Amino acid sequence: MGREGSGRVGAGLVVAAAVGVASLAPAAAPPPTFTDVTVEAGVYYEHGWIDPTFGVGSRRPSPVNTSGVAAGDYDRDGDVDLYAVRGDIGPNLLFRNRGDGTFEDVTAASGITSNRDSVSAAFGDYDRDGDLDLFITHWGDNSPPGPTQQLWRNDGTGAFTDVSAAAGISASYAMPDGQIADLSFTPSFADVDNDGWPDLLVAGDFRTSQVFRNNRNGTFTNTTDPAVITDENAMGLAVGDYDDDGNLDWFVSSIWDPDQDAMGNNWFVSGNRLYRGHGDGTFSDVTDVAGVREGYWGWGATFADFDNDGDLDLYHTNGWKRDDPAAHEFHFDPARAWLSNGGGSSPSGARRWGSTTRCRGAGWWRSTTIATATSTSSSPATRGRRASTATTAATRRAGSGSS
Ligand SMILES: [Ca+2]
Ligand SMILES: [Ca+2]
Ligand SMILES: [Ca+2]
Ligand SMILES: [Ca+2]
Repeated sequence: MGREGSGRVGAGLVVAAAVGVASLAPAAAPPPTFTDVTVEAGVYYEHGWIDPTFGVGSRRPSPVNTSGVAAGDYDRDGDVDLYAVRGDIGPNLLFRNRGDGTFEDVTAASGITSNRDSVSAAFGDYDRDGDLDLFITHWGDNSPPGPTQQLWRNDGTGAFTDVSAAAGISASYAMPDGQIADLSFTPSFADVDNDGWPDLLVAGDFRTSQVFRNNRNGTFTNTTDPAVITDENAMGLAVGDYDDDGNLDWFVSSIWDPDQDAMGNNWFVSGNRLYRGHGDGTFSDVTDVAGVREGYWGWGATFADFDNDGDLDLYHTNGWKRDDPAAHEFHFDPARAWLSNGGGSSPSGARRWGSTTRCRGAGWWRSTTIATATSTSSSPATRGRRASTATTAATRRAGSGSS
């Protein structure tokens, strides 16, 4: 709406100049502003990590790592509700939107008793019964053994049941010897095989990213192809049709070290991945063709049409703890943005778009190419519509990662 408004103002200026009455031109509307209403809205809570790996080793909100949140109308009353994950500092919270600008904590009534360390979440109607179900990702302590408490089915009354084991999710995160196997970071419901049923993409740390195909009967099959899904420390993800072929594609942020040396640490250094979807649930790794590998220590990511030319661009945040000497090269990582060229030739080199803040947030905007090898015969307007559709699909996950 803001862009349309600017267009109308511009036309008005032209007319006013033509008749020599510039004062008749409507004043440009001021940009919108925001007011922090967290406390008044009833959604003030702690999130963070007691575990010193992520946090500060004490029971207080970590300044280092926060987490994602899922937004969706789980009770179908027309208002967007919130599911907040809290790391390991306390149980997750479901907030029902009262419709008057405030929320109520309905965690107990929801039956969601997840007691595992949580990183992110996504709403999606995987069983297509008309209500939003919930997927939660975990990183850290996986105890107790048993169902992984990731997939929660909405029964239509606002109560949820853990169906992780019955749906075939838990088996992919089970370790018989009790070792940590669930290092899932960011989930997204996305129909990657174009059958109308939401499948699941889960970015996971330490080579645990997963693809789950929806079997249309309440269960999923893990169809992860290890020859293609090769990201190593996946944390954020974005889903969108970047090449405008009608099939959803999957970007995963991971760690890229400029000197390709992990220095004996337990992370990997090969960087981001872009998986091009074939529309049948399978993918190809097009990371290097697209030129999106080198993202430093990547976190939350998103596709969006930043330059309003009808194709999807890409952005992700970056950084790691400034007090971790073993990761000194990541303390001031630039956030990354890639502009898509829509399938044509590459724009000329990098350029800077303003912001210079580094380390987990806005930073250096780097222009390069998201190349496409597929047909892009549609008009920019058509690409825009498809981009919009893809972005909508991507935003269903609503928990775009941690940063
Ligand atoms: Ca609602
Ligand atoms: Ca449902
Ligand atoms: Ca599907
Ligand atoms: Ca595509």
